[in-house]
Amino acid sequence: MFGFKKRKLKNSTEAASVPLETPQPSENEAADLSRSLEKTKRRFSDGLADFLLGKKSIDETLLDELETRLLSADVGVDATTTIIDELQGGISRKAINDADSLHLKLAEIMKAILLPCEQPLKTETAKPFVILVVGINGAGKTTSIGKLANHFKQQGKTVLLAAGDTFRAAAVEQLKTWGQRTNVPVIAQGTGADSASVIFDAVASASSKNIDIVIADTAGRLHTQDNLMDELAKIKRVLRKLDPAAPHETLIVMDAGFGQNALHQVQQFDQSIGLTGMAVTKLDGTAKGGILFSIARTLKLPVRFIGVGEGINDLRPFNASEFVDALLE
Ligand SMILES: Nc1nc2c(ncn2[C@@H]2O[C@H](COP(=O)(O)OP(=O)(O)OP(=O)(O)O)[C@@H](O)[C@H]2O)c(=O)[nH]1
Ligand SMILES: [Mg+2]
Repeated sequence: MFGFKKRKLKNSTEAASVPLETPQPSENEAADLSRSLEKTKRRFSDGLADFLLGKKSIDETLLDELETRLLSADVGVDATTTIIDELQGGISRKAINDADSLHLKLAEIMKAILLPCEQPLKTETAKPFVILVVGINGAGKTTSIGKLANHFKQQGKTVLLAAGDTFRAAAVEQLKTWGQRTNVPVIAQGTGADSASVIFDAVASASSKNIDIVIADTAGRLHTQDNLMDELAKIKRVLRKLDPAAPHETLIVMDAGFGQNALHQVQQFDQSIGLTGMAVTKLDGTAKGGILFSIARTLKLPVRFIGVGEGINDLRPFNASEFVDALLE
């Protein structure tokens, strides 16, 4: 059943904030996905609750309202049109005639849109399996690397981190802190060192120590900064001297809150250096979690992981069905 029947919010300001009493997960506890997506859930549901409760039949006005809600949660025009058209078809065929059948159909359509992006990362294809993490400033790269280290360690894999963000001393320290928290070694050089050389050394070291996975951090950059994009291309070139297939994953980290603008940036990164997957972070901090549907329609890149908080366990492999169920719960 639609969760929005239970919640009534007076205005959008209220809808955009998490209530103070929302329990926060402890360091080692994974946040409940549905609770993490609270802000986006409200964007979907606010207003529709009264609407559905007060209506006996499903009609155009409801679809209009739903369309507005989907667009405002950043689902994007393309995916929204698909959803509304398919619901419209169901209503015409009388397959949808009440709130329950609408809910079921909506979930089915949304899952079908997201499913192509559900391609879990398989790291057994190489040893060490090298993950190069890229993205714009502050997207959540370093934090996601820490969470990833924890994720892989929990699977019994050995991990090594490469401090490829050599621009700021603080960046190296931040990665080292994650290394300590996850009990994973970090290869670093001084500030201003050559990023490609740090990552090369890390992969060579992982090879000699028989380590399963290397995750390389890089400095945040914009696709318009040619010299910095060239640096990423250089990292890839240098890595190929060790293993022609490396990096085995070029993972872009994208902040979900950046919305539609970020999609263009991801496309530019892809054109410039070639991406193989993405991690979408900060889904807990935005009401625009519908961006996953835009990603599915416009980028067609595998969404490997989603970030739903700052804690060590707040990164999870992306699962389309679980995501939609959490949104519509
Ligand atoms: N709420 C929330 N915060 C996150 C998430 N992921 C990262 N953050 C926060 O976002 C901020 C930036 O994260 P970083 O990991 O430093 O981002 P970065 O991409 O490495 O940044 P630069 O190295 O400066 O480019 C930090 O305060 C993180 O704690 C998430 O999934 N949810
Ligand atoms: Mg960083």
